[in-house]
Amino acid sequence: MQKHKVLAVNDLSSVGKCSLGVIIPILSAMKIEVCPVVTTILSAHTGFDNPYIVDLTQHLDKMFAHILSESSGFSFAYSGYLGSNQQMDIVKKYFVQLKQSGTKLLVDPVLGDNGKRYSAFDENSIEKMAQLCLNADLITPNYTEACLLAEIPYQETEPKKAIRLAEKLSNMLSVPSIVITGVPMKTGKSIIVWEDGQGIEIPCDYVKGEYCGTGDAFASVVCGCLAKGKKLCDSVLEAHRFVRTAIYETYRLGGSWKDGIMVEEFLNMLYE
Ligand code: PXL
Repeated sequence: MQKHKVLAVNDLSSVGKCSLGVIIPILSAMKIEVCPVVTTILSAHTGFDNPYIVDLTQHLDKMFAHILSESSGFSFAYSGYLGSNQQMDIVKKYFVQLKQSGTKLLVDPVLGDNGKRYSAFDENSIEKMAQLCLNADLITPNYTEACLLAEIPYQETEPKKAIRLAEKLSNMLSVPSIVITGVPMKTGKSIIVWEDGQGIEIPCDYVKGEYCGTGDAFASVVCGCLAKGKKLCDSVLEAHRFVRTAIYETYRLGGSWKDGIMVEEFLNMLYE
């Protein structure tokens, strides 16, 4: 059996399941080794009031340099939440190197949700994130992030328009594959998959409940499936199936948005 390895660049939040707290268990359950690059340590994610934040920006260069001198052969480098604009520049520098050595790049451009930019980011962050996306093989924005990157207003849309948005992002950012999640349509939410110059809409069943960390869970499953050689559409369907169950069960178990998805309850769905 071939062993796969992913370099996961993200924060570690103690309270509120998201980022590396979700990514490490998911990829490990999929039998993929995770090398984390911790960008920021937080007592709780930024949806909580006044989290204590240790910004590791000044350590990132040395972290990357040593990790990449000791380890190689990553199937994917996958970035998510980056706590400062400077972090986006540093990650870009190492992602360019990784790409040259054959590692595929997945950028989840974490910037906001539900039509709003997260409080930690400013206008410059959007430009910096766009720059990081420029080298990626795949980006997985939610609809809010896709609108921020494309500089269009967040509003209900329709399949043809949403596919045109994916095409616009693909051209703007020179990214061949784009997955936009949580696209609001009249009939409910959809996922848009853009690949090989073509777009498709995957309508999602409505499940009650919204939880922090679902985007991280979705991108992690997509990343794990792609690392194992699955096709993008199949990977997206598997990620959707996992996240839908996670939301459904977290709601049933009484979780709150802030607590995040109860990822440890459903990891067994990922065992092969
Ligand atoms: O998954 C999104 C996310 C990741 N990391 C941190 C966050 C959030 C969203 O609020 O605050 C620190």
